[in-house]
Amino acid sequence: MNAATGHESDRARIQWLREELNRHAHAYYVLDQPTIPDAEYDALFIELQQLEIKHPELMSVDSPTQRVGGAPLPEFAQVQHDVPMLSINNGFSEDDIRAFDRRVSEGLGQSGDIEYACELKFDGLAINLRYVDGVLVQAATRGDGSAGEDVTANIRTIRAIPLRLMTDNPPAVIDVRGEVLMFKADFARLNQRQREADLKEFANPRNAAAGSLRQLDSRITAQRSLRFFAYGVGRLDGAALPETHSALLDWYSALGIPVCTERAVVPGADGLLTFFNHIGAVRASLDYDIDGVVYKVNRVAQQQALGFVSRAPRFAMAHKFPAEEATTTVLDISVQVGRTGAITPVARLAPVSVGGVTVTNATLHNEDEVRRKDIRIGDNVIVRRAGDVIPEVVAHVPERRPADARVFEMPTACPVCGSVIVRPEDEAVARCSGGWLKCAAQRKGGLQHFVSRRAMDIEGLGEQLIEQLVDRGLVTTPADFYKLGLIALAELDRMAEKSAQNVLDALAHSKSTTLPRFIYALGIRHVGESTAKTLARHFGTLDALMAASEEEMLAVEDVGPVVAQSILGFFHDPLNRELIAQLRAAGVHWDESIVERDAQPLTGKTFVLTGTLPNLKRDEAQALIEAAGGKVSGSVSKKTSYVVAGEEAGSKLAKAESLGIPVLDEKAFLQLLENPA
Ligand code: 5U1
Repeated sequence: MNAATGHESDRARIQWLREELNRHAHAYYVLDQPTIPDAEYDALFIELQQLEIKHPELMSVDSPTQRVGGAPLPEFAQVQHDVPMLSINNGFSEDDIRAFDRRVSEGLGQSGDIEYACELKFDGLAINLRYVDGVLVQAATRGDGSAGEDVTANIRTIRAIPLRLMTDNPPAVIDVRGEVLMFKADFARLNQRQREADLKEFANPRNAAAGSLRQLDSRITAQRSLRFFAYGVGRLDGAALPETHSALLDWYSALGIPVCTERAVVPGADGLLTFFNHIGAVRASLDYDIDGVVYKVNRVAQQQALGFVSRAPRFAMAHKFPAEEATTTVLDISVQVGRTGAITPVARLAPVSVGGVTVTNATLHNEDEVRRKDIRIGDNVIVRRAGDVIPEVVAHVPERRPADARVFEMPTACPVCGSVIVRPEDEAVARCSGGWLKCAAQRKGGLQHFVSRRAMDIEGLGEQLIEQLVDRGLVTTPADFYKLGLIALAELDRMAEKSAQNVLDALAHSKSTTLPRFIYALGIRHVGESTAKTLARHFGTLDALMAASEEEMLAVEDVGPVVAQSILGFFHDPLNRELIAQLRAAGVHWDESIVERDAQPLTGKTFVLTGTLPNLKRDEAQALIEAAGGKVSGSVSKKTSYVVAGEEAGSKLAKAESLGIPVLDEKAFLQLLENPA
């Protein structure tokens, strides 16, 4: 290829990239309907930036690299920002961050470590809040950076945002900048409500926050539990700007403006990378989604000296986490049968790496979800992996749908046992009607649940072994496990005498269990670990539980009519009663005297565990609390009695401190157990 044609093809590519990015940005920022994953957008954006650097003569003021976001929606009044709302440059690797730090040092002519303020990059919507004489008078979205939409009425409904600043001496004018977002738990609740009302669900908390803020009817926004974290400033009249970014955030906090507590001031590039790794480790435990962290030169004078390049400041950089979304093709949609007979459609995918893990299957949850998202066989889809949650199909990419894409038909018969699949009218989930005696999938699922760590905790009885035991007819019910002998086990594939003996030892060991574990292991529908514990505590003995009437069952805390019916139905079934008798006859037992029914030392106390304790594993700490009658919760609230914090404790610790909840280290925790107040 000669230089001229290379130039021509670059020109064409630049043109195409600009159009493509404009289209995706419009779909994302204006329509709130993302068409491609962020990572793909970022890759196209970087490619365009690099081509524009290579060919400065092809640079254009209307390139997507020269502006932020899209045009404001026409329905809202436009607000001109007095100080433009800038964008932020992204970095993805250690090299990017070290290069940023070098540029800053060179720009300032400083040889020692630069002082940086580190924050989180929230996955929400950037907002400008204008306070005049301490009163909130206007709120606007970022829009294209120069002008946004007036969302004052909606913002006023967000309780986290003060209508008046907490000071007797407010600045004449201050533009507080930050992000409106929705917490994960609020998002789950909102989607639950949407489902119940037969309304469209939101794809993620960011879309839910955007959809909620862009409501023309602010009464709807008021029902949507939005949050806000401040991280910047625009116009400021009648007060001096603090000397550092961290002092600005402290000032905000003092004024009653929410500021995220996950922040730090660190020296140099190594400090930045340590913060990044720390946040990466606590990310999953945060109450909200983030897509990276943000680094800013802390000293405002230095920020001002560095200035801007294009529409982004030189003093800041976002360090993004690796993508956890990717696009791939749906090769087929099949169904899986769970232990309760639930039929789950699963997309079989062309293998794709999502956040470093190869994904070949992703759940489609249920038939309604397949229809709602309109996922077809052959579609190009966006797949998401969040933490250790099962990968899911988020959406299909309409413009990449092949002409021969096929609509998924829910089978009418169970693919495993052939029994009829039924779906009660008021339920989203269809189920195989075969039951565990007829349906091997349900049998295997139930057996796997029985042996699982939180149930009977039988080590060595993995999925493949259970598969063989069921397929060879050696095990039908959990009681059959205890009838297995060494010879039968040792004959199985991938088993030797030693491993067979280990399984037998684990089975023997499991016979000595606890009542809550045993109840949970039975796999009663709607009875999870927590309900099993409540039932054990309430009834004290298995016989009392099995003999309970409907009225008695409904008197149990957290047991409603659906759960009560499920439990009563289970114990009414002669096959289940026979199973329990066989398990007891095989020697499965527990000490009923230790399931105290009356108040224990920690009854009524709620604990939150965060970080890594020096000696106790999380499970062990939880078991100690529960054995003493306490409860363990996943999030800190005013109702939390104690937070037990270890190393790398994250936002939960900060929240506890802000609410004045006692925080215990491992030693103090153990002392409390020994000597409850
Ligand atoms: N935490 C934080 N997020 N965020 C996003 N700070 C921050 N700053 C930004 C953006 C776009 O921009 C300024 C650096 C101008």
